Amino acid sequence: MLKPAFFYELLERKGVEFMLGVPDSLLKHFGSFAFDKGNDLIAANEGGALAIAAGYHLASGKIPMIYLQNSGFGNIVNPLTSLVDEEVYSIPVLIMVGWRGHPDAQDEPQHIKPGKTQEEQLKALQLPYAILSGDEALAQKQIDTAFEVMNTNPAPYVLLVPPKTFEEYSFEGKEIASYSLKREEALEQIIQKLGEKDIIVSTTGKTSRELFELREKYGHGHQRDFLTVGSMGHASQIALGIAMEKKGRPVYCIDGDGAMIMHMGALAIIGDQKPKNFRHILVNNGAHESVGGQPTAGFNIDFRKIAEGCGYKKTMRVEDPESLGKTLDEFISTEGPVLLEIMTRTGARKDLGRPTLSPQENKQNFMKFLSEE
Ligand SMILES: Cc1ncc(C[n+]2csc(CCOP(=O)(O)OP(=O)(O)O)c2C)c(N)n1
Repeated sequence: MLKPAFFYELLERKGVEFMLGVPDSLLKHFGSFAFDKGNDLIAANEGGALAIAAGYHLASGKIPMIYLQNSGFGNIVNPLTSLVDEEVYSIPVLIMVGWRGHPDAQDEPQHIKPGKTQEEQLKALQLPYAILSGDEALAQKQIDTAFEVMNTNPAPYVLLVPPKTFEEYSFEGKEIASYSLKREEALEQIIQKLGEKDIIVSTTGKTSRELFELREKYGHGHQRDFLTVGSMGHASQIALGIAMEKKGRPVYCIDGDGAMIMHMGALAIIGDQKPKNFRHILVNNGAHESVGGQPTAGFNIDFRKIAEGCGYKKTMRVEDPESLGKTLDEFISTEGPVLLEIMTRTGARKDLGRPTLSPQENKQNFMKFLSEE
């Protein structure tokens, strides 16, 4: 396995001074090391990361590096093919892609297709790439080749990173504000307040995993919840589609700050459509907690003002467990679209499991629940 420090120095020696991305569980040890070294720009989404890198190259003439999980590969296809491509602006960027769903590894359903087709996708896009070796000498050669290719033909070069390529590194991080509530405690209060006919769409990562386990704990069944296990950032639009069709049923989206920032344009469409039955809960922990805890812009921006500016009728914010109960009562009886921002600290149970129902079972149960008026 590669030490994050070794790989970082390898890139530094090649003149890479600018690294950014969207965090990934497989790359978290390298990403965290780079972050602690001062590369602390986390992009809204992967396409944004590539575009920032392109801007940096235009301004500096140097080669930047971006990192992402292959779930986010779709988000970079547009700027890959229409901005940095050799037939367009021909901009060299080293792109490190965490290879979830690797054919030799067991992984969650949402990672299977991206993993299985990853190399084919790179070939279809005619991108030069290498599968990063965990051996130092081989990795060094691969980096030499990548830079030779990019220096001769200025265009992107991809490094696919299989599981267990990097050794562990413990993230120091930046100090972020500490609230008393944890996400799971907030979710527990929420599901106890909501009615039996209420519909939930929950976001990607630990939110959906915790929701699943809380339903087990309370013996609620899982039919009320659509778990957005992949498609990060799209939970609120799934919920919007449901709310517009099921106007008589309350629809709740439980979002994360990283996910909301990833596709913030979603708020504009919700605010413009103004579904009365749509209630948006944002669990803001200021971090991409599910994949290592790298900070988001979540604690530095005013989500309430953004939602209000987009046309949400009302917004609320809570910071402590005591006021969450009362605010939830008010939230539930407020006409939508309405946003409740719950400030939380990071942290999840070590023994947190994963949904034991498949996405298709989740869909069937959920559709049956939606069809019952
Ligand atoms: C398009 C895409 N990019 C990256 C990921 C990897 N990923 C999964 S969960 C997550 C963090 C989500 O952060 P947030 O919404 O703030 O929720 P938290 O984990 O903090 O509860 C990331 C980056 C992904 N699944 N999809």
